[in-house]
Parts: sequence; C-alpha cells; structure tokens
Amino acid sequence: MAMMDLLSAEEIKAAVGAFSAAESFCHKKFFEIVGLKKKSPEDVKKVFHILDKDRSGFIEEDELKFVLQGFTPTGRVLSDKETKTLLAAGDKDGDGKIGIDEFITLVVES
Ligand SMILES: [Ca+2]
Repeated sequence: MAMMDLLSAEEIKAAVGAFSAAESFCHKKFFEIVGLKKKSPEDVKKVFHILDKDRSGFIEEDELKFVLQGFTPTGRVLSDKETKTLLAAGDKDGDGKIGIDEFITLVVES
C-alpha cells in the first residue's frame, strides 16, 4: 500500500507545499489539506502503517521527524521543535511514541 493509493497526489502536493517554510508545520491543517480527515478509520490505519517504517507498531520520534517524506519524497524534514510538538499532540499516554489509536485520535480531533 502506497500513500498515493490512499490520498490524491494534488492534495499531498498542496499539503506538503503549505508547510515548506521552516518551523511552519501545523498538523491540524496538514491532516485537513492532505485529505486525511475525511478518510475512514480503516484508511487512516493504512496511513499509520506506511508512516511506521520499521513496523514496530508505533510511530516513534525519528519517524515523526520524516513524516512529510512519508507522504512524498520531496517533503522536508521537520525540525526537532516541530517533531516534539507533534509528538506531544499525539502521545496521549506519554510513552514517547504514537500508537495506532493515538494516531486516529490525532487525525480526528485535529
Ligand atoms: Ca515505528
């Protein structure tokens, strides 16, 4: 399963492009522009598994940093500050990583 099978190329391009400036990343707007918010929980789970590159069952900080590249190879790398903000927004149980249920909540609540 590839990201392009789940989301439209136009929306991915628009979403990644919207946050190309340093320190500009906003996950709420990103999930909306990229079209993830309107997807079913099943599709959001598929996106989670794509972003979980090492298949650990969690999106860890080092995977979050490259989250935009999970959507498109040209996506920029998030700064440490952006990564920590995103992790804090999603990590409800405080274990330092984002589980699948936390990811769905993060997308839906955003
Ligand atoms: Ca992982």
